[in-house]
Amino acid sequence: MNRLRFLTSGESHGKCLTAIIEGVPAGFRIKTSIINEDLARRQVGYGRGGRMKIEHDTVEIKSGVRFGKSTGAPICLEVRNKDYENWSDVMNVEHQEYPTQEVIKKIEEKSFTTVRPGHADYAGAIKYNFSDLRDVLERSSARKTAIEVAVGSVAKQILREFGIMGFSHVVQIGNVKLDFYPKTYTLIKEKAEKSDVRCADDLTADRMRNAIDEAALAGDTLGGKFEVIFGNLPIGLGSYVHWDEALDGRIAQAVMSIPAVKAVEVGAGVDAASLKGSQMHDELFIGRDKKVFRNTNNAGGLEGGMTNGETLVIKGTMKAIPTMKKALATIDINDMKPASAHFERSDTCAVPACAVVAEARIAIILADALLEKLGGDNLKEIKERYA
Ligand code: EPS
Repeated sequence: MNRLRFLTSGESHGKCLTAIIEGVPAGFRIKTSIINEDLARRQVGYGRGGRMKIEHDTVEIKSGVRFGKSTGAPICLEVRNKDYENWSDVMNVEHQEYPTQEVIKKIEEKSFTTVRPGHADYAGAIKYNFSDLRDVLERSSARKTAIEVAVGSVAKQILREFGIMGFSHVVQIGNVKLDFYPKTYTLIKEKAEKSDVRCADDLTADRMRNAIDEAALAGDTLGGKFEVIFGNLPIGLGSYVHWDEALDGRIAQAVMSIPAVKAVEVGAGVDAASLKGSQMHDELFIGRDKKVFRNTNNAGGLEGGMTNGETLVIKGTMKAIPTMKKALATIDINDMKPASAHFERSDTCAVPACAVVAEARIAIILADALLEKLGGDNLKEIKERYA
């Protein structure tokens, strides 16, 4: 289990975000430019806040890759925070013995004690014994998903060697739902990739933008739903033998732990509750070419915790962002008295970005499951085993 492992570090307004990926076999082509394309995709999105105008996320591969190919050694990635220039006094890693009045003022301005309902502030402050909620916000911020997308992009480059490709699109923002799906996955991908709400239908996208504008005007925020699709997966990734090897469980954990995600669905998902067995299960047929085919994919590409050769279809639900101009009732952890929740620059809606993050997280799980199944230390032997 877990051939491909990674660890990230970094604060939202600290110097940089870093990841170390372990378990990438030698010989895989890893391109900085492809990682940068994925980082840019995460930054796009109608309803994003001012931070995305400051950052132009790019990665530096610091180790584990030579002349464009993985060496089998751990791969270290770094994404620098441009905004750190404005936060260097507040996020200084060194103890300040005699801070100037100017520095004290800056730190005080960025300190806060009024808990944001729905964010990690309250439980985080109690768990780590913090009196300044800045210490919770900095790591709990969704900013860290930037480096996760970089890791996911490496995973996607591993999967691409075996023709496994994926994409994501947004199917709901607030109450606006995508009812009309373009006919093919290729079309959905093309349309979603060009849309600033990652929506495959222009009229629905207009309505989504209007909903975001309305929420922004009211000082409110919006959640939504996205779908991640991966195709060309070999049969038998994951396992039914042990609960923690089931691929549906591993994917659900990976998507569920993205900040603000409240539900994950596989295939028919929650609709499965009302489908009879005869409606739910995807019948198997043999074609003239002797290949197995099915006419439906309610299982979403997973049966018994394993890939079944059909397209993987995962949905995720993101709640509305808890950092809001329209302040909610809360408490001040300083004096434990009623207060209005803290607000600072944030997004009105980050569902399109969340879709790209989920795509990355699922790519990591799939690359891990693929390497686990095939084994091997270098691309050549892995390709032989795959064949
Ligand atoms: C984010 C960066 C953050 C937020 C957002 C995600 O930047 P800043 O706090 O400087 O504006 O915009 O984080 C959240 C919404 C959150 O609740 O944590 C990013 O890079 O995606």
